[in-house]
Amino acid sequence: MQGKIAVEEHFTAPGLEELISRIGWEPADWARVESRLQDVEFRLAEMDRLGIERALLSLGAFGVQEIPERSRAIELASRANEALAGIVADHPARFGGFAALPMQDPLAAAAELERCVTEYGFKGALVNGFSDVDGGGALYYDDARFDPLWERLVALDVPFYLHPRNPHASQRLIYEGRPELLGPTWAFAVETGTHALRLITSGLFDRHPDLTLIIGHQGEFLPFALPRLAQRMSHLKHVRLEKSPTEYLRENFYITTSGNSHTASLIGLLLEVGADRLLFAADYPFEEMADGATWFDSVPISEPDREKIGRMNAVRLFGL
Ligand code: GRE
Ligand code: ZN
Repeated sequence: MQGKIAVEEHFTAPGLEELISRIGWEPADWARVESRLQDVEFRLAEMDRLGIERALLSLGAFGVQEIPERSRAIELASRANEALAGIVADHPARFGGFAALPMQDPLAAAAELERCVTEYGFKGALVNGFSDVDGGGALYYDDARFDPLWERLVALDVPFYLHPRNPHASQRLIYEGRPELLGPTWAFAVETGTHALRLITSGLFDRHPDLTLIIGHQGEFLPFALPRLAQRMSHLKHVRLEKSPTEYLRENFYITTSGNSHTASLIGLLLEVGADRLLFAADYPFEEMADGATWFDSVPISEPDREKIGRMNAVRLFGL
């Protein structure tokens, strides 16, 4: 398919290399990924070769989320966004940006979002999971202090991409001795799916019904787990939501194909949430751009659905 738009594509820039985690990478693979994160010309050549018209760029894991000092998180997010704005300005027809946000300070995050959307034309925010906070804790975004940020996203009419990170150091007992299960093999999806559930069960989407989130990797395990969750949660008196969890997934989320070229999952998603809420993504350069793109071009779905997922849903959602 020509004209694809890829929405979970990662970059870094000179001086910001430390914001991307190399944990879990073999040294030779990391050397390739690290150079590709900054190589705009090679990225464009790959996009041309694979029928990708536009890529929406963001920092990858862990971005500024692992920086406990607020002032440093604010400064690095601003520097990353400025660098990304420069890349987008050089190629406005090929790239778009997602803002990095210093969620360690919710009001600073809301201000940075507004600055990036109004000054740089960014298409939303991409945040790498919970944020570390001074003193060693983890800040998840069902916290009421984030209401001003959610309001700002709705007012600016842009989505919030909840991207994975690894679990907090205090939560890793289950992975002890099995580092192969940390990161994208397994732990990313557990962490991110659970975080998304915290947002759903907190009533976030009843308070902000027009808020749109994006999750990657064909839904971080959520789409096929929600029916059982809903069935059992209906017995819990303290949870009072206006809709079922699957309704929030259908009405407040978009789900991308990033890094997960699995046909049965995509067909399941078509049944579970429908073609209007799915988006193509390659997760380059952590994954090969060709793997996601060639799989998507030939996956057995209808051509109208391929056009929606590959392009038209992104055109509509991001106002392209
Ligand atoms: C990601 O950020 O999406 C990612 C990594 C590392 C490996 C694979 C991957 O950070 O998809
Ligand atoms: Zn990613």
